[in-house]
Amino acid sequence: MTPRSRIREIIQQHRRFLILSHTNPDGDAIGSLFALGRVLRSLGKEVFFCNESGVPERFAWLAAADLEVLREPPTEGFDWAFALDCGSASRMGDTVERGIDLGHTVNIDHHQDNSGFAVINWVEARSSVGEMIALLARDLDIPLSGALGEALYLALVTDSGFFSYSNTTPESLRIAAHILEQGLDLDRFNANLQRQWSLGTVKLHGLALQNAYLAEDGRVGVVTVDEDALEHTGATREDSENLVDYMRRVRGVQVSLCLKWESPGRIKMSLRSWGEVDVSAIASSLGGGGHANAAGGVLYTDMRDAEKRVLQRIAQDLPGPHEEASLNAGAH
Ligand SMILES: [Mn+2]
Repeated sequence: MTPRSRIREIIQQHRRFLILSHTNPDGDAIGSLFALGRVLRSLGKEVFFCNESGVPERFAWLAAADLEVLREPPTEGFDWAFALDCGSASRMGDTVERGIDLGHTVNIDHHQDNSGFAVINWVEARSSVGEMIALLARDLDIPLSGALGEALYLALVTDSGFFSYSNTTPESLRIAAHILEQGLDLDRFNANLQRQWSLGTVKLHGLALQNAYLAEDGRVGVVTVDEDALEHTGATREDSENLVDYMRRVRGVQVSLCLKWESPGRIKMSLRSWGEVDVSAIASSLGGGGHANAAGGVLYTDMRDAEKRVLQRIAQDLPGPHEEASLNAGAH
């Protein structure tokens, strides 16, 4: 029996479920959380939602009044927990990790370095966990319409860079097409998703980009956000979410790095790459993780030391002149 069919069986045989996703949730973590909740509710199941960081303000539009998201797991009252988009149990956060029984937990994830921490582990190389929840909905004959379609679409577009990253497959696009056929209002959806910046966001981007630089002969693009920049612009840490993507667009850049001050001695690292450089390997050697072309983690040090350490580590994995030539040839 495959993990996927075992999951369908667990859903059919039990009544009360807890759904979890990773701390500092992105669109996939929030979208797949709500999507699985909608699937289970449409089967008449009782559902608790939990995320240790809560729902970020920019996704508040997706959380209807009937979806309360707890910061810690309920002490009793559920048969099985689902951990979504978590490469390891620690990604759920300390309180959640302590509060659930991994012997009654299903792990649904698409990170290549997933540790298989639960008793049932459905881990596949898919664009997003949302894509996997869509397959599960299909197994259970549930149409991808209304709030379910919206939550799935959020998961799909955020983790695939609006279907531009190499994790996008014909199947991802077929699922997206199916959601549109079921009536998703794309204009309203995008207004909700994209009209989320404050003036502080724009000013923070301006300040950070002013100090952007290239390293390793232009092959690495770096942008940093320090405590001062956050203070000067009144922006929040969430406001710097997409900064890493700017440097990825500079000609010749193969790896884009964003380092962001979070609190004293705590720097958040985001890495993106084109082509062959596997940034998840770089991130995991520094205590983080992720996907081949998008990864991240936290460094417990100051900004200057973080820059030095990450840049040194990236330099080890940059392709040599020969490999670079073939990468460029492939781009035509
Ligand atoms: Mn994901």
